[in-house]
Order: sequence, then C-alpha cells, then structure tokens
Amino acid sequence: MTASIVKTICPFCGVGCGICLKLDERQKLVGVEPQLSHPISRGKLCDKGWSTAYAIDPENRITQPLKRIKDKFRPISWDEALLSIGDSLKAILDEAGPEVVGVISSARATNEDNYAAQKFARAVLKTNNIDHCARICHSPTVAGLKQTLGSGAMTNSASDIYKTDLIVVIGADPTENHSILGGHIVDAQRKGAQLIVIDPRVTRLAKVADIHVQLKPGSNIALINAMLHTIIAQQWHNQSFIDARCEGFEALTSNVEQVTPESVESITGVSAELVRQVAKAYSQANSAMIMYGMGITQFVSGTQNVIALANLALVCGQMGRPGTGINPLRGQNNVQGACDMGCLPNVYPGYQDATAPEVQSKFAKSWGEEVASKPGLTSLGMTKATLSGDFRGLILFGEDPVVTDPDQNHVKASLKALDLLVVAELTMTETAKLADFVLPAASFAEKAGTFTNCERRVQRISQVLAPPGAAKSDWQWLKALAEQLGSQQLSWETSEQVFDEMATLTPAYQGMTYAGLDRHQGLQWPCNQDAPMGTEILHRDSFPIGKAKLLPVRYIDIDEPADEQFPLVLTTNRLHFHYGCGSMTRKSPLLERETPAGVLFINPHDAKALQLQRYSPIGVRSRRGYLETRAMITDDVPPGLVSMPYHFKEAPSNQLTNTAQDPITKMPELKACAVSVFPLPPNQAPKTVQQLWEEK
Ligand SMILES: Nc1nc2c(c(=O)[nH]1)N[C@H]1C(S)=C(S)[C@@H](COP(=O)(O)OP(=O)(O)OC[C@H]3O[C@@H](n4cnc5c(=O)[nH]c(N)nc54)[C@H](O)[C@@H]3O)O[C@H]1N2
Ligand SMILES: Nc1nc2c(c(=O)[nH]1)N[C@H]1C(S)=C(S)[C@@H](COP(=O)(O)OP(=O)(O)OC[C@H]3O[C@@H](n4cnc5c(=O)[nH]c(N)nc54)[C@H](O)[C@@H]3O)O[C@H]1N2
Ligand code: SF4
Ligand SMILES: [Mo]
Repeated sequence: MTASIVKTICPFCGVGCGICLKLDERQKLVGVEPQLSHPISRGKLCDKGWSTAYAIDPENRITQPLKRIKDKFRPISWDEALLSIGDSLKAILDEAGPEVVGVISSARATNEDNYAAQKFARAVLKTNNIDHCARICHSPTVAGLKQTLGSGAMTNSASDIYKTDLIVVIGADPTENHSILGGHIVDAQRKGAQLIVIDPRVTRLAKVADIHVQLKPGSNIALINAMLHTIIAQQWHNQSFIDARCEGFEALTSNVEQVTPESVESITGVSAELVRQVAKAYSQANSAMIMYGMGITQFVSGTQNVIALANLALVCGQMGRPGTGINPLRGQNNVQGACDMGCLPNVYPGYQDATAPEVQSKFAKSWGEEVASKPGLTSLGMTKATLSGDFRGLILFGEDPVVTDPDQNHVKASLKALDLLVVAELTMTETAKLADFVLPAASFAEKAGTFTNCERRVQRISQVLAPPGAAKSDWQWLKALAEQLGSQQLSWETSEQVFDEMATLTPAYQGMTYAGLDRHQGLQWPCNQDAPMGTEILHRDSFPIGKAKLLPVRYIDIDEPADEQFPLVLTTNRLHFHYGCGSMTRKSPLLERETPAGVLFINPHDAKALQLQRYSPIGVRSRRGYLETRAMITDDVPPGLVSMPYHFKEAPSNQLTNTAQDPITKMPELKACAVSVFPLPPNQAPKTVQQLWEEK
C-alpha cells in the first residue's frame, strides 16, 4: 500500500520528466507514477521512467566501500577507504605532480556533485584534468555553437514543438531516446506541423515523417552545404536577418557556390530533387526548428557538422523566435548541468575559460585557494596518457567507460595500467570491477540537489529514501576525501550550500535558489537580474557574441570507410528499453524482457550474401576487436550499413569502434567504423566478450 508520494525528476534522459516515487509505510520504494502537471512530461513517462524503482533497488547496490585485493573485493570502512585513497593520491602527487591525476565526473549525478568534482580537481588536486561523458556525446555542440552563436545549448524549449510549422530531426532517434519529446513530435505533426527526418536508418519517426532523407552515414555536411547552395541560389535566404544579426555571409556564399545538389549526390546518396524540396520547405516555413543528436556529433567532423547546422538556421533566420532554433537533444539527465558546472578540462562553471588568467584569479579569490593553471586532459586524453606512463591516478564516478568508451580493449588496458583507480557507483559495473577502491554512491532518490535538462531547465530532486548501507552523495564523499588531503574547500553541510556557492560564480545560474526553483517547477537559464524568471528562448534580440558567425565548413569523409577486408560500415545506436551501459535498465525484468540481448541489424541484401538467417549467430570483427552476437535482418538499415546497440556488456559494440577523433573536441567517431561479419556454426551460441577474454 502506498503511504506517501514524493515528486522528483526521472534519472535517465535529458528530457527531465517529472516522476513521483511511491513509498509504503516502511518507507520502501514500491513504484513510480508520472507528475500530472509537469511542464514537459504532462502526465506521461516512458518505459524507463516507469521502471526507475528497479534501477535503484537496494538489493542490487554497493552498500560499503570495497578494496580490491588481487581479484577479490573486501568490504572496508569509510575511514579505511579514505585513508588509503588519500595516502595513494599523496604519494602520486608528491612524486609526479598534479598533471598525472584527474577526475571523471558523472552526467547522471547532480549539479552539486559535479560542481564539487571540478572544485576538487582544480582547488584540491590543482589539476584541470576533469571531464565526463559529454566528451563523447555533445562536446561538438558545446564547441560548435559557442563559436557560431556564443552559447552551446538548446536555443528553444520543449514546448516550442507545438509552436512550429516544421520540425527537422537530423541524426537523432527521439521516439527511442527522448521518448516523451518523441511523443510530442508525433503529436505536433498530427496537429499540422511538417516533419522531416534526416537519418541513414529508417527510424520509427522516419516511418511516419512527411519526408525521410536517407543520407549515407557521415555525409551531413555535403547535404547541408547543398541545401545552403540551393537556398542562396534561389534567394530563399533571409537577407534582413543576415544583415542585422550575422557576420560572414559572403565567405559562406562562396564556400557553397560549387556545392550543387547534383555535385554531392554520390557522397550523400540523396537525389538533387529531394535536396531542393527539403531546402525549400525549411527556408520557406514561417517557423522551423532543427533537433539533432549523435548522428551529427559522433564523427571526426562533429564540430563542423554542428557549425553547418547553425549556418543553415541562421541563413534562413530560423532563430530567436518561438518554434525555431537549433536544438541539440542533450542525452543524459544532467549532462547539460555537468557541462554548465565546468566538468570539462577547458572551462570553469558557466563556460569561463580555464586558461584565462582573469578567470583563474576570479575563482582563486572566491575560493581563497590557489587553483590549477595548466590546461587539462580530456577523458580519452587521460586514457591515452596512462598507456604512455604520463597519467597515474583516476577518480571516476557514475560512468562505465569499459562498456561506453570506444575501443574497449584499449580502455581496459589503460585502466589496468593506472596506479590508482577509484570508482564510485551504484552497482558493480565492468569499470568498477577494475578499480582499486569502489565507493558506494547514493542514487538520485537518496540525495537532494538539482538536474539541468536539455532545454536548460534546472529542476530540484528531493531526497526520498535513506541511502542503502554506507552510501553517500558524490559531493559528500568528495568532501571527505578533500578533508583527508588536508583541504577544507568542500566543507559544505547541505546541497543547498553547494548550489548557492555555485550560483554566485556561474552567471547563467545567478538568479536561482532552491526556493525559486520549487516555486516555478524549475527555471531555464540564463536566470539572473535581467531575466529573473529564466529564459525560454535564447538569442531573441542579440547573441552573447554580438553578431552570430557564419563559418564556412567543408565535407570531411569518415575516418575508416569500408574496404575489402572490412566491407561493411558499422554504426551504433540506442534502443528504447535500455540505457547507456545497461547497469540501471537491465535490472528491470520488464525492460529486460523487451530487449534481453545485443543484436546486429543487417539489411536482407547483405544477410543473403552472407547466408544469414534471422537470429543466426555471427562473428563481427574490426581492426580493434571482435565480438559474437546474432543477426537481426531488417530493411531499417540500408545495404552496406550494419548497426548495433551499445548497451550490452556481453556483446558491446565498443569492442569494435574507432577512436579516431574530431581534432577540435576529441570526440571519437562512434557512428562509423569498418567491420566484417561472418556466420558462426548455426548451433553454436554466440560467446560473450567475457567468455572470449577468459579463453585468451
Ligand atoms: N533508451 C535510451 N535513451 C537514451 C539513451 C540510452 O542509452 N537509451 N542515452 C541518452 C544519451 S546519453 C544520449 S546522448 C541520447 C542520444 O540520442 P540520439 O542522438 O537519438 O542517439 P543515437 O541512437 O545514438 O543516434 C541517433 C541517430 O543518428 C543516426 N545517424 C548515424 N549516422 C548518421 C549520419 O551520418 N547522419 C545523420 N543525419 N544521422 C546519423 C542513427 O541512425 C540514429 O538514428 O539519448 C539519451 N536517451
Ligand atoms: N558505441 C557507442 N558508444 C557510446 C555512445 C554511442 O552512441 N555509441 N554514446 C556515448 C554517449 S552519448 C554517452 S553519454 C556515454 C554514456 O556512458 P556512461 O556515462 O558510461 O553510461 P551510463 O550508463 O549513463 O553510466 C552511468 C553509470 O552511472 C551510475 N550512476 C547513476 N547515477 C549515479 C549517481 O548519482 N552517482 C554515481 N556515482 N553513479 C551514478 C550508473 O549506475 C551507471 O553505471 O556513452 C557513450 N558511448
Ligand atoms: S523520456 Fe527520458 S526523462 Fe522522460 S521518462 Fe523517459 S527516460 Fe525519463
Ligand atoms: Mo550522451
């Protein structure tokens, strides 16, 4: 029987739906229901939201600090854990200085946890080696939109979906991954908005779209530049918006002058006729909004792809009004927040340049502490430096890079080579298994704090349950570790104190308090003196950098095209019922029943050539790794392209993926690498990578 119901926010994706946790008389979590009046979810939740109780079930949790002795973990007290970790860190720092240690924080944890993590790195360890999963997610958005518009976030709001005439979804699969927004998109289309989906796969949204542009993987810039060519040639651009608000139109025009739709047909696989149709529809709509995701960012051309999209929106004046804008669908529940909090090696909270002396002295003065001065490493930079002996101690929480970073064998080798690996987790992940110390972390329901969703809405989460066993909030164990190292920099008593300190130093959050957030069902940044009620639409009258910058970009091929040895291109995607490394969704029997294992999606044409039947066991090989799984034969992927989810540790697509990187942000090319696929004997069950490792 339900005894009480407490409102909080869903801990999975960046939509930030409002959920209610239901407790029985013993204060045990017994279920979940949607918040009826929530501004985004409006009384709905997707299957993951409904399954939250399984994700944090105390039965499956780490409840005490653990120390690894050879291959076994021994439970220890917090005092012993902090003492040993502190001694280890001190020894490394004394020997090799702050450049060889770092922190990887979590886009699943709160703003307060993330603010504490970057302060721990910069003011306690004195290093800018701080990063998180945004590196391999929307770092090209942060860099690309910062250059063009001055702010790397969704320009408009979720409710704009109902205010627009045309929605372009490019490189995103929102019915699977931002399901409540996906539902709003379908709804808006039913009410009259036109829907264009640009994706190499036939996604569920592509099936209902007015137009599906099935481009070849990695050809975004060729397509967008051909659209720009058409728009400018046909005078469909918005000259008055360009004159008043943009710089660089001449250079952009000459950059696309030769890029006719015909000239790129062989690159994109899209007919010139269709390019013209889409260019006309987008540029001539009264209001049109672009929504995009990993099919734009996860390429060596990631930042350039984002810039190309910004060029398109600006030239058409689809910006700064309701139902317009460029809208990155930020992925994790708090990835917008973890970036805002400065858990990136190059920026402090509020995107303040970490290498600028005035920024360093602002924070040093406010914290009363000398701060890190040298530029920091990215997450993959830390992995690489470990293998060359230049990085030795990593504190990581709420990420599972063994499953989610590219080139799994390389990641594993690197984590094993560390002198010290500390992992704070809810449960025993593949990464935690490699740690020297595993710390028990409180889940979202066991702590107070805030999450910032994809539309920049900062929302409060409440502590509903006691943490299981000795688990602590991430900021709390970071505070204890700082004290162990002799620093009082993290000596807050409540999460509200963390938030208040952060807000004074982060211009876009300056006008926010817990009380204000509660009163308004969250507030969208910037929220400050000029905008005390927050901001639904960015760039209405001007850009933070004055005029927006139109920046010419050129098509860049994928790093590893198919060849004779590896004749298929592998792309990786998500499935509705599972999330990230699977550690939270695979605890739910309901979600696990829907999709219990990884598969490789392959076109009937390629399946026939390889003599595969439905569910045939197969081996998949790339230049970096090998895995076994089963074939799922479907027209949803075109010939030549195969696709795999990355949620399944038994058959993780990151065993195969490429680490080639976008030179600007170090984003690896997770959306394309070359593989070969071959049938296994029909009666042989696919082996898990764990079994394959044991055999080695
Ligand atoms: N169920 C579920 N939901 C999630 C997550 C999850 O793990 N599971 N993760 C969350 C996170 S962290 C994130 S970042 C978001 C990501 O959400 P999305 O961005 O929607 O993620 P993906 O499915 O990886 O990729 C999106 C689409 O890009 C397409 N694509 C591949 N190559 C290209 C290309 O060259 N051009 C174009 N235009 N498209 C291409 C793919 O076919 C795919 O449909 O989802 C969030 N929501
Ligand atoms: N091949 C391929 N690889 C990909 C992608 C892809 O499209 N293709 N997408 C990439 C993207 S966009 C992303 S964002 C990454 C995501 O990669 P990860 O961040 O590694 O994935 P998650 O499953 O979100 O892992 C989060 C972990 O955090 C733990 N956790 C949850 N809440 C808390 C908390 O409050 N405190 C602590 N300490 N722990 C907590 C959970 O138990 C879980 O194990 O994967 C990337 N990897
Ligand atoms: S759409 Fe995202 S935030 Fe909403 S219920 Fe589903 S996983 Fe949670
Ligand atoms: Mo992500």
